[in-house]
Amino acid sequence: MINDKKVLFSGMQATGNLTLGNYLGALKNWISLSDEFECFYCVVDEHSITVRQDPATLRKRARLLMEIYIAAGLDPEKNTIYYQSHVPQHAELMWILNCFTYMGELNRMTQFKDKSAKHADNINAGLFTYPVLMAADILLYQTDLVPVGIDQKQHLELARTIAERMNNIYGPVFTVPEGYYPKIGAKIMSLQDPAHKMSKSDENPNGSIYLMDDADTVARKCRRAVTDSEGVILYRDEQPGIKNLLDIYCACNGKTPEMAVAEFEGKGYGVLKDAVAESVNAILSPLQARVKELDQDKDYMDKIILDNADKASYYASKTLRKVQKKIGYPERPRRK
Ligand code: ATP
Ligand code: LTN
Repeated sequence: MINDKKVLFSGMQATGNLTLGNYLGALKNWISLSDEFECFYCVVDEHSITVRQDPATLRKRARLLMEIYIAAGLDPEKNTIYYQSHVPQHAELMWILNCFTYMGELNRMTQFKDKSAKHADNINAGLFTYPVLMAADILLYQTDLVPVGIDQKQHLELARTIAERMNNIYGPVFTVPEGYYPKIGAKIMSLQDPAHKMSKSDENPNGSIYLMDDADTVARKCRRAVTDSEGVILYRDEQPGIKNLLDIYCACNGKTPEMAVAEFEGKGYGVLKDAVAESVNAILSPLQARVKELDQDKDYMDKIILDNADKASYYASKTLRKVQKKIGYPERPRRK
């Protein structure tokens, strides 16, 4: 608990360009949690280098992600929003947790299997120990709740296992975190292939709406969205393309699928696609304008970045010191 509130932690990688799926499925929900919980939202730039990155691009994307967090409505005064690489305790705790994680456990991680198949020329040790760094992220803040997509469930389970293992050996060291998974339906699918989720690493840029796409691009992508030849607008699994467009429409303007179906009754697919584009743009335009403002206000951003990293470090070092003491590292004497 911090300030009598439960602690919530989540993060996103600064790899690729954020999509509407990331916003509607994750970021938008984070905003509604700010009042109830003490929230830490991290730009996990240390995780990003498990895949080779161009340094200038990584720096730019990490900064943009920080601006998007804030522009989307995460108040940096209420939430702790920071770069993972600015808080060295993450990497320090990871070393300790590495020594309490078994090779067999990491070998079972499906993301490692997927990513090493995808990057066969760079199967580095960091890719293998990625989940241990994620466990360190979470455990450092004595986190109660972790909102993540279902794809991260296995990693979260490992964080719980490591926490329980250390608690069993040393007595209470860590809070054992719970996952907080979005409800089904919060999953936005690719516009080009509604059987797969919209993803920032999709090779086909027409499948994803990126948060920084301009209004014309959004309209074009919506118009090109794959549908079907049924010719009726109904919310059902047999029409996955239309269902996805209705999901996007509803997620953007807070309507229910029933309301949307009634609204488009007797209308053509073109009308729906234009309405979807309009609703998406109504969200993206102010978001992009705010990002632009933040990007130009270097003093403000620098202050936020520094203050929040200090705040994160304060809590992180409390936990790290506790762990170091428990496992038997020698105490560092205070200078007189
Ligand atoms: P990548 O393609 O690099 O794996 P991604 O777009 O799938 O990335 P992540 O970085 O894995 O996104 O996820 C960030 C957050 O966004 C997670 O909480 C995840 O559940 C959510 N998210 C990602 N894609 C979607 C989607 N299409 N619909 C809803 N939520 C999503
Ligand atoms: N692995 C996550 C990102 C991530 C994260 C975390 C999420 C890194 N550390 C800690 C929640 C808590 C992903 O790829 N979505």
